[in-house]
Amino acid sequence: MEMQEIPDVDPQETQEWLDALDSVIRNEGAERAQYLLEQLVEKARRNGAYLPFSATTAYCNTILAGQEERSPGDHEIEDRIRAYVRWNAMAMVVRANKHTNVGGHIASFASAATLYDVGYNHFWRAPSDNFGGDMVFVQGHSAPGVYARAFLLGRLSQEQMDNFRQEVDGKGLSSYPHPWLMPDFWQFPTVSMGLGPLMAIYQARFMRYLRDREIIQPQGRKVWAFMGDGEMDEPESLGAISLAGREKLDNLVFVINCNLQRLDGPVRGNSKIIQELESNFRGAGWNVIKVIWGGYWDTLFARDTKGLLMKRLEECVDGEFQTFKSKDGAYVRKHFFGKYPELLELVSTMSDDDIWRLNRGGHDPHKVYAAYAAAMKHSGQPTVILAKTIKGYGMGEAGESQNITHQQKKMGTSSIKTFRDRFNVPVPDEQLEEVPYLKFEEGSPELTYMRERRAALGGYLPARRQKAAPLEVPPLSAFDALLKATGEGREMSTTMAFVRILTTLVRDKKIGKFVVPIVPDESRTFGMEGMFRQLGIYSHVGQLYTPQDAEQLMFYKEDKKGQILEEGINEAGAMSSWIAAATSYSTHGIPMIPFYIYYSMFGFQRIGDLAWAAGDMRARGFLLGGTAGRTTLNGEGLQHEDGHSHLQAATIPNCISYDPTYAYELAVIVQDGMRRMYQEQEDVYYYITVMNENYEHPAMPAGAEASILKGMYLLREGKAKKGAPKVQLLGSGTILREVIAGAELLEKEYGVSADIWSVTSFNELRRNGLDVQRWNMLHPEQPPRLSHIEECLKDRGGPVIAATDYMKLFADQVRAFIPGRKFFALGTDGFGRSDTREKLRGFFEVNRHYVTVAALKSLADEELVPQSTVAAAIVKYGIDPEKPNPTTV
Ligand SMILES: Cc1ncc(C[n+]2csc(CCOP(=O)(O)OP(=O)(O)O)c2C)c(N)n1
Ligand SMILES: [Mg+2]
Repeated sequence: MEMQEIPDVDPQETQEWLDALDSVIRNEGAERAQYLLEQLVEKARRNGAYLPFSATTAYCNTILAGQEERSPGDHEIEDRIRAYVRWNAMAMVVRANKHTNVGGHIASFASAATLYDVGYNHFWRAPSDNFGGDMVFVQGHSAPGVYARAFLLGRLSQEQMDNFRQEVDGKGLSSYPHPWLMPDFWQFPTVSMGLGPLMAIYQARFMRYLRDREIIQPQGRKVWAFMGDGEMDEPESLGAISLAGREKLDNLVFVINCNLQRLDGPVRGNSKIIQELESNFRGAGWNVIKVIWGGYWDTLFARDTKGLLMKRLEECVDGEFQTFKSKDGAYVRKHFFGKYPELLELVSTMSDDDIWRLNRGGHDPHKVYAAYAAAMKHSGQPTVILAKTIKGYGMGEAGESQNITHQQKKMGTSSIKTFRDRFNVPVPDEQLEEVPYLKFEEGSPELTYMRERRAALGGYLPARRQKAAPLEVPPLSAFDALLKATGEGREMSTTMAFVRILTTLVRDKKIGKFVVPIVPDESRTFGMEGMFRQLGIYSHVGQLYTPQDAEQLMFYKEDKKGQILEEGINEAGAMSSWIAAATSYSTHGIPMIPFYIYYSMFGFQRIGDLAWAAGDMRARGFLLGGTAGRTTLNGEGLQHEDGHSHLQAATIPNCISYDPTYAYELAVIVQDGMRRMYQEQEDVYYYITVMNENYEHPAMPAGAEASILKGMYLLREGKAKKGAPKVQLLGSGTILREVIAGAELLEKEYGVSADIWSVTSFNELRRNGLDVQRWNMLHPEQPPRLSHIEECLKDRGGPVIAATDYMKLFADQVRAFIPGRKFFALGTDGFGRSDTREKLRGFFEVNRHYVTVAALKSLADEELVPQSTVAAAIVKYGIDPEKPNPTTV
């Protein structure tokens, strides 16, 4: 039975208890009342009563009318500023869509204007030389409101405003917050729903990490994140709130604009989104502040002595609240208050217009100010502010509270007139059609006020730092041990080589402390558990227990100053931590060097949208796809064997990716990556695959560095006699070793001379190839340029055979740059399956025998060897020509 359904069997007794409680509240205060109630509930529970926990409070404001902190601002001036911001935000969308169909949103910012305005006027502090700055995650499609304010302040020109969503010719404004496109303005890309809330939590957590490690000073900085109520349906939005609660992130404030609508219609037509979110967040340990009713309701509540008004508000569902606000005062009187005669009586002296003026909390700057002030002061918990608003506020017939409102980007002149009248802005009738922008004149009290407020808060926002002081990156010689051969019989994996690189880096006097190793419960998989003791696992509270393995040298050490972020089984969270670290140069002015190592299959495929956002945010750091390759991870099977993460990495324009085979390749790549990102401050990030297959590593060929970085270098020249048929063999990752073995078979058994190329990055070869191809197309009368792969292969004849542990498409990317030559790509298309490496490489047709057969077949097609030689090789290697294609098995 739900609690509210319990009938009152003895009203007199009920009244006595309520009176007793009243007197406690009056004489001893609300806190004492709460204490007594909790004692009573506890006692009842101990005696066997079933009293389920209720995490919701009444459907009213958390902060009582008498307890609100008052805003020190000039309310009349702020009203006018807000009206102008609202108008300009609407105008830029309507104007842009008069002659184009570029789209845009009016209704979302219309509902959120007050929530932003109060923040900009009173709370959000800009970064400066001696203050790190608050971080504000703006809801993506409320961007017009942010531009409108920046325009009033003279930060954006009218030309830019008129180029909203028209970026190609320059001087345009991005549809949504995109640091890539507006790098000195936007900090956080938010428009992919759910990523903002998730990333904001990890930004707050990373800020705390930097503070605990004494890399930044405690300054009371906050992360503010704005989001829609519909957006809360995303698992990403709510998925990390328990982390924020558990870690008591009191530097974090969520503001959820509960306008009760999403794109198609109501968010929770049949219930109440605010109540649902209240219980979710409270259950997760957050401080919840509901801002439901505006000041005009206060007198009504004061007169609602029997609680009937509250009862009526409780029984209404969001679908009804929405419908009320799409009608008028008379409708609300009849259908809301009209349900109970006492309520009709309550509003009998109010006109329909008065009833219509009964405002929602999120539109009342006083209530919003009080909530923000309380959030600023709250300690020990993150705060969520649940603000009730109206979608399309002020749009009238054109969309206010209407299901269609989300996509309204045009407004007729009569709606624009209503909008003007509602917000009382000075636009003459004859100009309504053109929807002119409004500006405050130089010297006007409004402009002066806006500037003064921002000056008091440290400067303009949004603002993004683009560079920080560069780091002194160690030279390649720091990794000297990895540039030498491992020696006879001494085997290691590239994962081990990576751990050695990381160990060298964390010990580096200059940059060691900026390194941030990140793992999602996989350290032991990668042989990194030695770092637990050495670096410590970050925990804000240190270690409150004796670890089970305390006696051992490498015990599980949690530490307030711990350097490792051990995120648990949580790739989205780990990636968000990585993003926070990788953007620290911008958000904190201090470059951090994150290395996030994970199962490559649970990388781009799992958190692809975050990886895209990281590109947009100009993240700088390293992603390490561990246990990579479809056949290299033996035994794990279909779900774990990654044969495509490199293709996914290639989709992100500023992600540089490599699939190295040898320790020295890895060292060269990591060192140069650090140089580019932390010394030169290029806005790129790295994806590198590492494997757990052990083998011997040769010494680096002299002078190979530059070509390793370009994506391909000659590893070994073909040995066969002069005049022998030639092939060029390309390999990457561990499959390079099969290619080497194939070359030996070709030479020994078939007299074919095979040059062997180590391809560290097919992705980089393709990018370079496309770039050169494009240049040649556009410069037809100049001597054509050669791409790196063309340069490598131009003097070396014969068909080209490439083999990787990824889908054929990975190597096939370079086909266009080997014109006029036979090209054959081997790869691992299809679902993985459990077996040994050897079996899998046979199954996927990427082992030395297939390399040999593919080379012979290519030669045969060019009539350099007979087809019968190919057939004989197939028989010799025991290959069943009728074997089903692994792609479809
Ligand atoms: C991941 C993702 N899915 C879908 C969309 C498309 N979309 C943009 S806004 C929106 C509705 C948002 O509703 P709400 O969060 O309530 O914001 P409001 O506009 O009401 O403030 C949708 C579905 C998106 N931006 N991101
Ligand atoms: Mg909404």
